[in-house]
Amino acid sequence: MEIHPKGSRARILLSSVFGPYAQDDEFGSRSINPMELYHNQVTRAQGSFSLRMFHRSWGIMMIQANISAPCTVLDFPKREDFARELTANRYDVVGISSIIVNVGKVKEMCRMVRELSPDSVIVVGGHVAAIPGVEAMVDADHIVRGEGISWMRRYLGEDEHAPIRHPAIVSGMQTRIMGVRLPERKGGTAATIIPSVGCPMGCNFCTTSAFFGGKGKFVNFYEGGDELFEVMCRIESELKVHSFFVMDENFLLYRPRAMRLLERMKEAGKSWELSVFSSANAIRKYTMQELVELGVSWVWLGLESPNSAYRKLQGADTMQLTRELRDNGIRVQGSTIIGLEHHTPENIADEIEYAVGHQTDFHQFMLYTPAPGTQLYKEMAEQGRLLQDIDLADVHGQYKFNFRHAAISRDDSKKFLDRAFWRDFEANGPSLYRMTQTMFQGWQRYKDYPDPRVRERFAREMNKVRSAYNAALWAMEREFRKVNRRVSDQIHFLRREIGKEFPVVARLTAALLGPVLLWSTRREEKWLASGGTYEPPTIVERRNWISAF
Ligand code: B12
Ligand code: SF4
Repeated sequence: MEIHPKGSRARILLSSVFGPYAQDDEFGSRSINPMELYHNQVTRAQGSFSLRMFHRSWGIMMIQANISAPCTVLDFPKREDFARELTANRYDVVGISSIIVNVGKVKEMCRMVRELSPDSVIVVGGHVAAIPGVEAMVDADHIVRGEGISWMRRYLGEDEHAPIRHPAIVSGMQTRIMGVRLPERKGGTAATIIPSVGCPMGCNFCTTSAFFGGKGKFVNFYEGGDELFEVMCRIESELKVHSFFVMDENFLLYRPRAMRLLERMKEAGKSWELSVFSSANAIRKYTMQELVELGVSWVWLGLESPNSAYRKLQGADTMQLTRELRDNGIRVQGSTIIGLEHHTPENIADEIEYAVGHQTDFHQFMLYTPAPGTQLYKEMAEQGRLLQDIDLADVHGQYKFNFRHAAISRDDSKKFLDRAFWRDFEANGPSLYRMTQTMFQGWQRYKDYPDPRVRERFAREMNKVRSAYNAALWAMEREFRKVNRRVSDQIHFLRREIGKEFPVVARLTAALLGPVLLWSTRREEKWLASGGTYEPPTIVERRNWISAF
C-alpha cells in the first residue's frame, strides 16, 4: 500500500460531516434525522419526556489516539468551521468520517478541500464507504472500507499491530429531559469503551456486521478480560467514572472475556455499571446473578419480531427475558423492526402490540432497510425491488421504505412506524418513569446482597431515584394524565412506594422540585411545538500538535 511521503510527520485533519443536522437542506440534513440517539430513533414520540443528548464521533477519536502524527479532530463543524480549519492550518491529509445518509455532505466537503486546501490528500472512511460506486460520487483520493485505525497507521508508515490506545471518551453530552439541561460534572456521565467493531452474527440487514467482514468476522481491539479491565481502570481514574457504555455490538457473546472481567472487578472491588448491547441468546449464557455482579445495568436487546428467523433469537422468550431483566434492576432497551418480509397491513398492528407488550424501558423502532453493503441490499437489488430515485439522505430507517415491500406501501411504512412509537409511549408511559421503576425494583431486590459492590451500585442509583427522579415522577404523573390515566395512576403508585422507603427526601424533593419540573416540561412542550430543535456543539481537539510547529 502507498505510504504518505511525510509519514508520521504528515499533518492530519479528521472531521465528521458538517451541521446543522436537524433541518431539511440540500446537503442531506433532515429534520427527522437529528444528531441524537434517543430523540432520533427511540424516544422521539415522547415530546418533552424524550431523552435528548449528543454522542461524539468515536471512530475518528479512536484513529486520532492511535497515530503519532499531529492530528486535529473536528467534530460537528458548520461549513464555515470546516473552511476555517482548512485554511488556518496546512493539512497534508484530510480525513472525513461519514455514514451513508450523509454522503451529500462528504461530496461538498471534498469539493471544499480541493478548493481551499488543494495539496491535501482526501481520505473518506466510515460506513459511507460501503456505497457501491461511491468513488464516482465524491472526489476523494482514498476510500477506506472497514477498520480505520490500522489503515491510517499503515498509510503513515506506523506499526499497524501496535496495541490500541483507548481515548477517554465521555459517552454523552448536553443531556436534557423535561426541559432541563442536566449538570455536567466530572464522572457524572458514563465513559464509552469500544472493545471491538463488527459483529459475527451477520444478520442480513445489519450494516455494522457487513462493514467489518460479515458473518463470523469482527475486529477485536481488546481480546481478553484482563486487557479490558486495565483500560477501564485507566479511564475510571482519568474521568472519575463508575459507569461505562460498552460500545460492542454483542459484548456478552464472548463469555470468557466477560467472566474474566468480572473476576478482576471482584478482586479489585470495582462497583461498576455497564451498559451493553446483546442478543437474547447471548444473555442466556449468563445467570441473572452473573449479570448483576458484572454490573450490567442497561441492555440494548434486539427483539426484531416474534416471527423472524434470526439466529440470535432462536429459542428465546424475549417477553419473559425482558421481565426478568427489569425485575433484576437491568434497564432494557428493546429494538423492533417494522416492515419485515412477513408483515402485512393486517398483521402489523398485532406485531406492534406484541413489541409494546414487552414493556421495555426504552424501545427503538426501525424500518426494515436494505442499506448498501448488506446481504439484504444485494438480495433486493437482484430481485429488482430497490426503489429508484430515492435520495440516500432519506435512507435512515426513520422515514419510508427504500424498497418494494410485498404487502406494505412506502407511504404506509411511515404510518406504521409512527404508530409503533406512539403506542409504546401511550401504553407504557415516559421512558424516564419506566427506568425509575426498574432501578427501584433492582434496589429492592439487591439492597441487602452479600457482595458490597452490588449494594453500592444500587445505592448510587437510589440517590437519583429518591430525589430528582422522584420529583420528575411527580410532574409526569400530572402531565401524563391527559395521555393515559392508567399509566398516570401507575406513576403515582411508584411514587408512593418510593415515598415509603425514603419518606423525608422523597416528599421534600417532590414538593420543591416537582412543580419546577412541571413548569419546565410545559415550557419545553411549547418550544418543541414551535419547531425547536437541538444541535451538538462544535469541538476541536488537537493531539501531538505542539511538536508539529
Ligand atoms: C454513536 C452512533 C451514532 C451517534 C452519532 C455519532 C456521530 N458523531 O456521528 C448518533 C446516536 C447521533 C447516531 C445517529 C445516527 N446513526 Co448512528 N451509530 C452510532 C453507533 C452506535 C456507534 C458508532 C461508533 O462510534 N462505532 C465505533 C467506531 C470505532 O466505529 P466506526 O464509527 O465505524 O469507525 C471505524 C470505521 O468505520 C473507520 N472510520 C470511521 N471514520 C473514518 C474516517 C476515516 C478518515 C477513516 C480512514 C476511517 C474511518 O475507522 C473506525 C475505527 O475502526 C453505530 C453502530 C456501531 N456499532 O458502529 C451507529 C451507526 C453508525 N449509525 C447508523 C445510523 C443509520 C444512524 C442514523 C441515521 C439513525 C438511524 N436512523 O439509525 C443517525 C444519523 C444522524 C445524522 N444526522 O447523521 C448506522 C449507519 C448505517 C450506514 N450504513 O450508514 C450505524 C452503523 C448503526 C446501524 N447498524 O444501523 N449514530
Ligand atoms: S446481532 Fe445485532 S449487531 Fe449482530 S449482526 Fe445481528 S443485528 Fe447486527
